[in-house]
Amino acid sequence: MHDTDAQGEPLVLVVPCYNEAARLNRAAFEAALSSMPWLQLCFVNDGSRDDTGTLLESIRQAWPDRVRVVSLAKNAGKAEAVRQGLLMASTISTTCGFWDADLATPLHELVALREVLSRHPQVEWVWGIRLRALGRQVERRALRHYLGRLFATCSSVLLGIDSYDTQCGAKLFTVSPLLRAVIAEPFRSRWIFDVEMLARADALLRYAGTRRIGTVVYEQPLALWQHVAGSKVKPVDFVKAFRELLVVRTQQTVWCRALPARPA
Ligand SMILES: Nc1nc2c(ncn2[C@@H]2O[C@H](COP(=O)(O)OP(=O)(O)OP(=O)(O)O)[C@@H](O)[C@H]2O)c(=O)[nH]1
Ligand SMILES: [Mg+2]
Repeated sequence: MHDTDAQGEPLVLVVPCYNEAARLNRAAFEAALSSMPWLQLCFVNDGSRDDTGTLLESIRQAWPDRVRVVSLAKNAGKAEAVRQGLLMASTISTTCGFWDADLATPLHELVALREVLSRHPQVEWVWGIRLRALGRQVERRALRHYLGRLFATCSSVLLGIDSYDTQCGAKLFTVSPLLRAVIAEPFRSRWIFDVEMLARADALLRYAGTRRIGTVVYEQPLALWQHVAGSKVKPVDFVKAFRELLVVRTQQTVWCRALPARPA
C-alpha cells in the first residue's frame, strides 16, 4: 500500500492500451505514481491479445488505491477506449485526462499541464501540443511532422477552429457539464476523435453563447516529446484520418441543427 497524500483532488489519467505488453514502461508509470501523490491511473485494456491484461493487473495489485483497470472484451479502438476510461474517471474526480501508453510524452509533463488548469480557472481542457521550436525537444520523424502539419491545417480550416495539434496523446480535462456532454455518445471517428471532441465542444459552446472554444481549451507546447517505436498506426491510417475529417465536418452542421432551440 502506498501513501496517496493527494494534494487536493486527484488527477485520474486514462491510459488506453492495445497490445502494449512489450512496450509499456512499468517503471516509468510507477516512478510517476511515487513522485506525484495526486496522480491516479486508469488503464483501459482495449481487447488486447497479448499479455497486457496480466501486466496491468500486476501494476494494479501493487498500487490498489491508485490504479484501476477497465477491460474491454473486444478491441474497440483508441477513441472508444479513451471514452470508456473518461466516463469512469469522471465519476472519481473533478480532473481527468488521457495519455498514450508509449509515453512519447513523458509523464513529468503532467505537472506543467496541470498547472495551466489551476492558473486559468476559465480553462477546462488543456492539450499538449508538439510545437517544433527552439528551446523545446520535440523529436518527431520528418514525414510524420509534415503530414501532421498538413492534417492540422486542413482540420483548422474545415472546422473553423484554430488548433495547432489535435493528435498528441497528452490531454487533461476538468470534469464539467461540457466534458460530460462531449463524451456521452460514442465518437463517429476512430482515428481523429480528438478533433471530434473539439467540434462537439465548439457546437455546444456556440449554442450556449456564453464562452468561445478558445477560452475553454488551451494548447500547451510540450517541453519534451519523443517518437517511440512500436506505433500501430499505418500509412493508410492517414488516408482514413482525412476521410474522417470530412465526416466530422458534416457532423458539425448536424450537431448544430440538432441542438434544442435556445430559450428566448
Ligand atoms: N493503434 C491503436 N492504439 C490503440 C488502440 N486501442 C488503444 N490504443 C492505444 O492508443 C495509444 C496510441 O497508440 P500508438 O500506436 O502509439 O499510436 P499514436 O501515438 O497515435 O501514433 P504514433 O505517433 O505513431 O505513436 C496507445 O496507448 C495504444 O495502446 C487500437 O485499437 N489501436
Ligand atoms: Mg504513439
